[in-house]
Amino acid sequence: MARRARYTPYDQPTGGWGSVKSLVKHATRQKAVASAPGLMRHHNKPGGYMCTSCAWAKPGKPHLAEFCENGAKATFWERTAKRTTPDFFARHTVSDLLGWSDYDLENEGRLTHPMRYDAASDRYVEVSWQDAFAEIGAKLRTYEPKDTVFYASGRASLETSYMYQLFARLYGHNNLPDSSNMCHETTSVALPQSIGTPVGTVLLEDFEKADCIVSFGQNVGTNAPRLLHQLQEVRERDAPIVVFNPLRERGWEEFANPQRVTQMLANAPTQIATQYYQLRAGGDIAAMMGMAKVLLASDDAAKADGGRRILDEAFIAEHCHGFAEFEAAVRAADWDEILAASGLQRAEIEAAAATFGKAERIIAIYGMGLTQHRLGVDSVQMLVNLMLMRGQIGVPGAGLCPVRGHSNVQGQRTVGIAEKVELVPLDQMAEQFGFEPPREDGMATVEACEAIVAGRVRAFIGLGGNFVRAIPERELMEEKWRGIDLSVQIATKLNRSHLVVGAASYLLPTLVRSEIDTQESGPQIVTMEDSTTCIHASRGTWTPAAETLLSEPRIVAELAKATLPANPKVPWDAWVADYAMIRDAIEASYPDDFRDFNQRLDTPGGFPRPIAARERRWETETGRANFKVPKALSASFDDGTDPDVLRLITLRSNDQFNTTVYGYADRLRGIHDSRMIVMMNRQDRVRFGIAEKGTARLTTAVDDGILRSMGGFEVIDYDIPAGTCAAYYPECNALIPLWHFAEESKTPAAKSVPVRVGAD
Ligand SMILES: Nc1nc2c(c(=O)[nH]1)N[C@H]1C(S)=C(S)[C@@H](COP(=O)(O)OP(=O)(O)OC[C@H]3O[C@@H](n4cnc5c(=O)[nH]c(N)nc54)[C@H](O)[C@@H]3O)O[C@H]1N2
Ligand SMILES: Nc1nc2c(c(=O)[nH]1)N[C@H]1C(S)=C(S)[C@@H](COP(=O)(O)OP(=O)(O)OC[C@H]3O[C@@H](n4cnc5c(=O)[nH]c(N)nc54)[C@H](O)[C@@H]3O)O[C@H]1N2
Ligand SMILES: [Mo]
Repeated sequence: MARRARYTPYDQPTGGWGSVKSLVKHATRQKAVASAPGLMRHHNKPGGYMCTSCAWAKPGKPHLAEFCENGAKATFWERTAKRTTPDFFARHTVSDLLGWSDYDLENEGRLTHPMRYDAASDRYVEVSWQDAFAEIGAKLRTYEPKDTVFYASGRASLETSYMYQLFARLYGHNNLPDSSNMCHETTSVALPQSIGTPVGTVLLEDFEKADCIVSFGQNVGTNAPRLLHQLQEVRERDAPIVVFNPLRERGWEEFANPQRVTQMLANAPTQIATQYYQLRAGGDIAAMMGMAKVLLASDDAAKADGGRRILDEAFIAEHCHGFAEFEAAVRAADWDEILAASGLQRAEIEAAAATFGKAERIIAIYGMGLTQHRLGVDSVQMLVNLMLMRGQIGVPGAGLCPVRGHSNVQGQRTVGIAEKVELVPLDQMAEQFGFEPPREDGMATVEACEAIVAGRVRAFIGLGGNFVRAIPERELMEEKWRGIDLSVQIATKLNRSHLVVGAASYLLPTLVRSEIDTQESGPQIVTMEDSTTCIHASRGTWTPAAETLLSEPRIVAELAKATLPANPKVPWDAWVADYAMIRDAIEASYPDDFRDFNQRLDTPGGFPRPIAARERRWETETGRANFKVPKALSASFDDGTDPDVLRLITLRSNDQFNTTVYGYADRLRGIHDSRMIVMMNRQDRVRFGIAEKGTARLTTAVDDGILRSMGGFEVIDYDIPAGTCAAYYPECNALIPLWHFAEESKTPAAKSVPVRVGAD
């Protein structure tokens, strides 16, 4: 029986005693209490392992406990004493398991044995590693390589990822979609056009010098809680923090640092946001246009009366391109349209711009609230425009800070998991490994889905992740998935993607990063790249969950060996015996990024990759930083004028990591016990004739011949602008059309799904 949701607005700070209580609950529930002391000693510490949760930077001088509530939850989830063994699979048919929730599936614990789907009994049955590799290799050898897809979810190490992309290319394709395609791909498209680098420009130390932070569409308290340490320090210098978000997220409001005894005992949290603007979903371009108008007007006034200039004229003249066109567009933008598209008052935009105009060193933080829109690329580029106006890129204490998702999602791109060939040093790899790599672009996530729908994909390999659950258009995708000939999932826990089987399906269980990975040369180190481009070593410290597990590098190597003809230049076995040799190969492919890789991997705080924009070198077509005029004021699907169509934001609760659901407590939003809820403005609820605490049906408001409709959402009267509503991902993914993505980056536009709402 589904439980009813309980809603009690949460007024406690982020962190604080609430997070301590939550930790104890999760450690106990996963029978992982014994892991707690190790968490203090090894988590994000030199000589220890790097957290598998978010990608936020790990400081060179770690705090006593360098973890957060959600990092600890992720660790307990991996350290669980529970196991999903062959016995479990003998007791349950796959059809039966398809009825289970995401939480119940993963809550069975760590996978222990390689399994193969048996259609006759509709069960997964144990298979030996040897047979699994041989059978998969034999099948892969029969396909046209370009009809296969090698997906990666952003956790696997640089070593595994490098081997995985090489395997794909030696085999003969560039079909390497990555979770990043659903996430910050918008950043990877927007920033190169604007500033010539696909990643953010700030380092952790910049937070020590910043005198203003602006944040658009990121939920710090839940998705990158360790960043609250930096924000707290910024606030202690009395620097302002300006937040744009349709929801009042607790993390941006107050934080009590569990590491500070006095703050905890006195219950005296730090106020984080000094200004908070609840704009409508997709309203960011308009809000920033308004800010740009105010900045120009203030600068005009300063020029006239000899006051302090707002624009960094010297920087714009020396470093930028396209300012005149941008300035004209800003001057021409109409205030009424700006206010309608943003949903904000003019005085609010003026106040935000006043703070932005006063500061000398600004860091701009952003997340999925900017990237997952139809005009996501324009949204990110508009933020860059604002920063360029004030010369805020390439100076200490300032810059762009896209907060990445998975703990190594950025790094996977760095070492070649990319479907776009221009991003990969193919000539170098060709020479290094004596082969001719495929030269045409492969499929990213949406294209892979389109090919699956069209019946063109023969085999899918998933290096982690829960592809079927994370992508849009769930119903059609699950149906079409069954037409795939071979599905191979390298995983730690059971999830829905393992149950929507192809003709042949294999489940290959793997070690996690916090576990000791012993190979021929001894315990191994792996590496990853954080959100600020710093590369860190990670050493597992815990005993593996089962003796039968293999490491990810070993699994990738065995699959490759079983598929490809032997090549003396690709020493798979030697690489697995000693991962330092994989790092040598990475360094040979990417000499600038990974100079002296093996010597530098223990650099405190990681070693940063060189990023040209940090030095004010712009690797763009114009050789300058480009102002880009946005295509429209609203980043959403329409002009927002049909009052009966709401913009649905699909987002994360405080008790999940993507499709991994740790529990049913979205504590920071005060929503408990159920995830089938929709947060709505009371006026909208009343207007649509839904009773208080009533139930709603959401139907996607597009006209493409497919009915996408889900009932059973409990309505919560929530502090959210009218016209915008919010519900949880991945439950709502059945409502998102596959073609509803960001122009150019094809990131699914999960933050602005057009829906009609009615009583259910
Ligand atoms: N604990 C935990 N940590 C995680 C994850 C997790 O699931 N759990 N996921 C990881 C991954 S892969 C990623 S990509 C990141 C995701 O981290 P976020 O980027 O924070 O992603 P979301 O949770 O989807 O929330 C986006 C925020 O944007 C706001 N928003 C929605 N629409 C708009 C809009 O139009 N404008 C503005 N200004 N704001 C908007 C929402 O209210 C929400 O606060 O976190 C990573 N870290
Ligand atoms: N509607 C909507 N859809 C979204 C989003 C949204 O905001 N709204 N966000 C999008 C974003 S930002 C992302 S990144 C994607 C996420 O998409 P994915 O990355 O595909 O999904 P995850 O939920 O992170 O994958 C969880 C699974 O990974 C496996 N796993 C965990 N740890 C490991 C490991 O160490 N090794 C291996 N091999 N496997 C492991 C486990 O089996 C677990 O079940 O979803 C996207 N989808
Ligand atoms: Mo992500």
